[in-house]
Amino acid sequence: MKISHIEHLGIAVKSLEQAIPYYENILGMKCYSVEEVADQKVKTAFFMVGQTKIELLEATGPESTVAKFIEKKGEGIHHLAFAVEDGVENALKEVEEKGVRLIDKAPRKGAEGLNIAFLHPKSTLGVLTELCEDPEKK
Ligand code: CMX
Repeated sequence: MKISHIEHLGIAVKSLEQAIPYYENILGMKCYSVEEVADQKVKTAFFMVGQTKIELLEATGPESTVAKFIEKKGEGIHHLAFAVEDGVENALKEVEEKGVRLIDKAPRKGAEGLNIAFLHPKSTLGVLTELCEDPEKK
């Protein structure tokens, strides 16, 4: 697999409304998009830093994985997302053959229309890892 860059860093927050002003007013970034990803039960807010994004994640219900995460560990870094050049499907096949436990057996649609898949943190040294590709750039 060929990783081109860190696509985004996912950060779990209790409230986008409270978190966005920190990124805008203290760190001087601009929130360019707020989007709900219904099947993941999250609302997201995006900031651009070079070619990498910061994705703030707010749970939209108590059964959201982000709500569970915050309950257990508190707010903070939730996942690391890599952009792969040769397709998420190929990358999944490759890492599964190498013994990595997959959360998603096949790519699905994530925020911003990306094809995404998650690898289980229990087989990625504790870091919930996402692989992404932009179907527009294929
Ligand atoms: N990073 C690292 N470890 C994590 C984690 C995270 N984000 N979330 C859970 N874990 C760990 C837990 O601490 C726990 O470890 P211990 O057993 O040692 O305590 C273990 O994983 C199981 O955790 P759990 O609370 O029982 O949670 P679940 O098994 O229900 O789910 C996970 C964990 C990773 C499979 C689930 O969160 C998942 O499927 N994540 C992928 C989807 C996702 O995160 N969506 C939200 C973002 C969507 C987006 O960016 O658009």
